[in-house]
Amino acid sequence: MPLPALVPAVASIDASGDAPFHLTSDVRIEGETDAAAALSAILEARTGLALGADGGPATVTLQVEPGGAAESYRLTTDADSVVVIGADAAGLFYGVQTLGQLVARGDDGWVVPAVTIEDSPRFAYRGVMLDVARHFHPVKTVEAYIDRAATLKFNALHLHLTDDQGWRLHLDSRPELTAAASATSVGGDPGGFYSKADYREIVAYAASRHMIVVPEIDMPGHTHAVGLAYPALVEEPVLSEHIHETVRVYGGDLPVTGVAYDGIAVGFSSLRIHDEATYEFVADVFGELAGMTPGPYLHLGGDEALGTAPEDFAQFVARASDIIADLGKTPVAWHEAGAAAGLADTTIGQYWGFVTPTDGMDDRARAFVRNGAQLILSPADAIYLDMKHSADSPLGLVWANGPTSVARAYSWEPSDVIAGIDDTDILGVEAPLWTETIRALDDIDEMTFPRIAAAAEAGWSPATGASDLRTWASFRERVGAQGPLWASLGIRFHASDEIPWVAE
Ligand code: TNX
Repeated sequence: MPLPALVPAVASIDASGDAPFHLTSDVRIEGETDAAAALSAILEARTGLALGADGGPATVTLQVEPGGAAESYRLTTDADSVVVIGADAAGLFYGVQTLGQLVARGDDGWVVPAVTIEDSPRFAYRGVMLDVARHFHPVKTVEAYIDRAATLKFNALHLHLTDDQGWRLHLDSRPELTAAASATSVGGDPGGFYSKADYREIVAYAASRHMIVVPEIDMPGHTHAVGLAYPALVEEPVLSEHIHETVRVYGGDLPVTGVAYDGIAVGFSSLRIHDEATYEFVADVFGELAGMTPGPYLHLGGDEALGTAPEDFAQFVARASDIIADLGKTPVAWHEAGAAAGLADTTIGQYWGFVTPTDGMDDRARAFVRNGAQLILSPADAIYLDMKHSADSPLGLVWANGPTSVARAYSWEPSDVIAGIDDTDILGVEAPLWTETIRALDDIDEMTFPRIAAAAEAGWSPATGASDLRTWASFRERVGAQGPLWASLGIRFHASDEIPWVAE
């Protein structure tokens, strides 16, 4: 009997082949109320059945029993009952997501096959990143993306809140940032920003789906927008040949001091490194952000600071990481910051080089581990979800060896990316979505699904080679089976021709 198709692949599954559980309007859902509400919502979307605490003798039981690994769960089904036991509330929530994927159309109605599943995550951190700076995305869009990611057992939403093109979070300590630098997006599209209440709403919504928010304030580069609000804090744009080339290829204007930037070049802006006012700014921004962010991480950026001299860059990221650590938070920085000697030793590095590292990017990443901290892996030629999925896609970029097929998004193994780094050095995996070309939720869906499922599997499932399920051949079949569920959840996934989509 073929195993039910689950994504990300579970740690262990046994399908008995016995009679399935029949899901009818008689079924009762018992147990933890939050998990029951999450399950009812999935089942209603998928089957049209509105199940609750009333009903006949057949039951779905949802319980937390502490003791197992964090976020783990056990799911057992037979003809009479479905039981999901989470080691914690997150584990139970993930068991519910798996149950949603098990629901299938049988000969005489909806069924759940008879299985025993034991499942737990490989990595503690499984993230998606959304860039709300290049194009602003309203709260409802962010919540929709949280819903989508949570179904695949992601537990972190990294929000890229600031960049050259805009500052997207109101801060009482620095009100000019949103007053003067949030009005536009790339291409002259409308901008926007989150009030503090908006941000808190996103944080609470994420928490209800067992996700933390990791806010990023990108520094010392990617700070042109800061200069619109606080001109004394930034340097003049550095107009390198790379910037001229980007303007030649993609159009738009060169960056001009004090004028909103709506192009897509990177690496021309810098905070002033040798001015104490800069560090007062950094302390204000991260201090206020720390107070609004219950999760442990604050991301300081640190990527592509091509407008900052290397020794200045090192000095800056060391001080910024200390400011965050002194707030009681764990700093996160893109891998370039690994070049700095004085980085706070808790700083997590985020690697965005290729699956096969180039240009010494792996050296920079290894430095975080030498410091005693861990890495988040975001290999750009595999899981940068803003890379075009096909050459004719109007959405997306290609710089990271794009177009990026689903097969390439899947076919890499986290512990093989950086020599000398093994699972204990890896905090987790994160799939970024940069939004230079991404304007709306439909665009997000088109670019992220199905490749986001490959990132989910890299973060959650057993290592390549440790499970028969961890092959491209298995993955593409299992992803193909998600089509009806994804459609019922309103996800406008890209119907890639690499995937054998199941109609129903
Ligand atoms: C690189 S890789 C960036 C972003 C761009 C992205 C576009 C990295 C940390 N930064 O600034 O938006 O490429 O793919």
